[in-house]
Amino acid sequence: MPQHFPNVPVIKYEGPKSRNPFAFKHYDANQKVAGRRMKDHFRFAAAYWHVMRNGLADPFGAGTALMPWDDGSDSLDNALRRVPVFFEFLEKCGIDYYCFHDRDVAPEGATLKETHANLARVVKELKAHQKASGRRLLWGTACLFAHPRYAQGAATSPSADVFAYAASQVRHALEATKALGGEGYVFWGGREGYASLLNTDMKRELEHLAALLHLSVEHARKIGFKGQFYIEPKPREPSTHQYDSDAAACLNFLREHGLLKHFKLNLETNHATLAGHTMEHEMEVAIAAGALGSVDANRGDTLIGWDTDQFPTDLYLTTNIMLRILKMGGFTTGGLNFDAKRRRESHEPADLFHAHIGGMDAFARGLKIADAIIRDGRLDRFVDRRYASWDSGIGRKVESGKVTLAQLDAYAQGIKPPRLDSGRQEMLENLINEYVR
Ligand code: XUL
Ligand code: CO
Repeated sequence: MPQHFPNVPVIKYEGPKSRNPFAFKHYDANQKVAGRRMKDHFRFAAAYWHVMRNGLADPFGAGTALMPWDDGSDSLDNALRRVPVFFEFLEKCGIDYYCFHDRDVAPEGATLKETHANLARVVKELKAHQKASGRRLLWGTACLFAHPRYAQGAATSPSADVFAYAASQVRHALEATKALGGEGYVFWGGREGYASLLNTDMKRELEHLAALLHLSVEHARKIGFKGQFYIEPKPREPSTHQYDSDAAACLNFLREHGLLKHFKLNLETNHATLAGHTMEHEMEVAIAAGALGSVDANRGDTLIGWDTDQFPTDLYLTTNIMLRILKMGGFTTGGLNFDAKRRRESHEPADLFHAHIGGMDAFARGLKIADAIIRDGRLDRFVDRRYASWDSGIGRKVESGKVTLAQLDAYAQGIKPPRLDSGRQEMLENLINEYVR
C-alpha cells in the first residue's frame, strides 16, 4: 500500500478497553449482530468531496486542511494523483464504499466535451483502484450547484440552455456511475429552489425538475443502469426555499410526477434538523412510504444554524437510526455515507481517520444498543398495547374501511366517554437509558 498517511496504521478492532486512538473500540467488521456482519448492516461509505476536496474553508476564512498530495491546481494530473490517496484512505479505514460528484473527481475543461473527457479519464483510474482494492461505489452524482451557470438553478433554471447543460452532466455522471458498478445515483437539488418568488414561475420549475428526473430514468433504462435512484431532501441552504425541502415534500413531488416507483430517499441527518425535524422523524416518513434508500450520516450542532456536516458521535442518534434500519430489514442498495467533514481546527490528515473511526464506532454502538432494545421487547410491546384498540372491534372496522360516519356516530353515542392510558414517555426514555451506556 502506498504511504500517503505514513503515521497512520491500518485501523483494526481492539475492543472497548483499547486506548489506541487509531483503533476501533466497537466496530468489528465481521462480528455478527442480529444475524448479520456489522459491515453488512452499515455498508459504510466515505464522501470523496469531504475526504479529498474539502479544504475546510468556512464563510469567514480560507481552508486549513493539510493535503501534501495535492498541488492545489484544478488540473487533470492533480485529479489523477488524488485517486490513490483516497483508496489508501479507504483501505486503512476499512471502509468498503465511496460516493462522489463528477466535479469532485474530475475538473471542468475548456469545453463541455473536454469536461466529459476528463471525467472518463478519471473513471478509468477509479475503476482500476476499485478492482485492486475491492472497494465499491455506493452512489454517484453530478454537481449541479457549484458552477456559476447554476446560480439560478440547474433543472429549474429559467434558461433552457442551462437545463441542457445539466442534462449533459447527468448523462455522463450516470454513465460514469454505471461504468464503476455504482449501486445508486443521487439527485441533491442544491440550486433547485428560489431566492425570491417575485421572479419565479414555481409550477414550471417543478415540472422541469420532474422532466430531468424522467429523462434520467429513461436513459438509465437505455444504458442498462440497474442502480437505485435517490433524491436527497434538504430545506434552506443555499436557496431561500428548496423544492426538495424534506422527506414529505420529496415524496409528494415524486408521487405527483409519477416518479415514486423509480426513486427512494437518501436522508441526511443535518438536513433533517435544518428542516425542523429529527432524523428519526424523516426516517419514519420515508419508511412508511417504502422509500428509505440510503443515509448520509452526519449531525448538526444545536448552537449553529447551518449544515455543519459534523461526524456522528451521539449514541442516541445512532441508536435511533439503527433501530429503524433494523426494523426496515436493513439496507439493500443503500448504506451509511459519511457526508461529514472535520472541524476547521482539525486540519491534519490524521484527523480524517479520527473522524471516521469515531463515526464507525458510534454506529457500532448504536447497532448493538438498538439490537438489545429490540430483543428486550418492552418498547415494541408498549407501542403495540397502546394501539390495541385498533386490533379488534370498532378500531378494526375503521382500519379495514368497513364503517360509515353515521355508524361511528351511533357507536360513540352508545359507549362511555373514552379514557386514555398514560403515554409513559418518561418511563420509555428511562428504558432507552438502560441500554445507552
Ligand atoms: C449537501 C449535500 C450533498 C449531497 C450530494 O448538503 O448533502 O453533498 O449529499 O450532492
Ligand atoms: Co448529503
